[in-house]
Amino acid sequence: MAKLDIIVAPDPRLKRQAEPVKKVDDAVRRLMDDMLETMYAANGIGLAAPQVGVLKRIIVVDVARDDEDRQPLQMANPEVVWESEDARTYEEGCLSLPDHYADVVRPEAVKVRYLDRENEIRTLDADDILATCVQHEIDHLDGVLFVDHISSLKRNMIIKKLQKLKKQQAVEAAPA
Ligand code: GNR
Ligand code: NI
Repeated sequence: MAKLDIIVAPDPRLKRQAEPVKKVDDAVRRLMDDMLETMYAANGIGLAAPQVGVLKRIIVVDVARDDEDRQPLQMANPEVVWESEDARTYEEGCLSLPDHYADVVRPEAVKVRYLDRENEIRTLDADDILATCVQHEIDHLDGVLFVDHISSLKRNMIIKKLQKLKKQQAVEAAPA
């Protein structure tokens, strides 16, 4: 297994539409495993392939608390096939928008259809934080970040701060 680098916004690779997986084969399984390792190392509860520079419709999720056993989910081509009318607000964060958080409103529960690591079609009924996380990850596959669900004022503030941080880091990394 290998830990991958996580892309931080603003970056055009986070704004693109990811391609469906044709078949979950060994290469896809390896990527799914590397993504889980990367997610755990970053203390995240989800990760989408575009965040590690792979424009394929693959996500991993584990919303188990630290004191619980791991509950890893690995999904290819995840699709919301039902969503509740009731919505809920959750304070979201994103490994591609480090240290920024905002309230996002989404359907409280969803049913998701996907391919598992055996290339079998499965469905997942998700509510609470799992529903929030899976919707957040599927958004990444369509080039959507949680800041795209909040006011443009807050969004621009967060993106500007991250842009500034990137410029500063580029200066620091440049030879004197
Ligand atoms: O680690 C993460 N925490 C989180 C918290 C609330 C709502 C969504 C998330 S997903 C995020 C990891 C991530 O960026 N996944 O794309
Ligand atoms: Ni994210």
